Amino acid sequence: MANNRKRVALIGKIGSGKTTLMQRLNEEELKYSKTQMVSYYDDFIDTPGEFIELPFFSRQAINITMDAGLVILVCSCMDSQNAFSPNFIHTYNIPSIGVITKTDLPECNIKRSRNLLIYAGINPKHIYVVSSYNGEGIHDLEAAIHHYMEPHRNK
Ligand SMILES: Nc1nc2c(ncn2[C@@H]2O[C@H](COP(=O)(O)OP(=O)(O)OP(=O)(O)O)[C@@H](O)[C@H]2O)c(=O)[nH]1
Ligand SMILES: [Mg+2]
Repeated sequence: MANNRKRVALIGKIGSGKTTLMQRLNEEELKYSKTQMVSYYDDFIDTPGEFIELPFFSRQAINITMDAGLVILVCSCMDSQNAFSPNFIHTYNIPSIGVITKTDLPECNIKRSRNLLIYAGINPKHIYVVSSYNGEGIHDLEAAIHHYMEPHRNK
């Protein structure tokens, strides 16, 4: 049977930094472009932030994780507003990790983002703190992604 779990799904609020993070992990040029629809790439599924912010899309958000082996819940350290319901991440029946983005910015509040991710059901041990701009934390995140995706990619 074909393995359809070889991608990593990126989920998080509008502007949280999902697309930029994917570009960084793919070692591409960082180029802003609003994600307008679910976008499938070789290794990633990028989703628009509307998936999290508008309940209308929540079913489709579940559907896309059928094609993923790992879901990354992205939260910007600049964002003060919660968009997750309690234990929201457990809707997805696949492993999950949390990523706090934009740590290069001076007003960054990592503790707040960490609490929001934990509230959403992310295991505190599986939260990675990164900047797609300066590369901080990207190496550890890559190792974590590799850990979860290795079994799927070798199929
Ligand atoms: N300073 C800083 N800015 C970032 C970082 N990551 C993303 N941004 C900026 O944040 C804005 C939104 O980034 P995106 O990657 O498009 O966010 P997104 O989550 O894909 O947003 P949607 O596609 O709307 O869901 C852009 O202007 C990025 O340049 C980062 O690590 N540091
Ligand atoms: Mg995007």
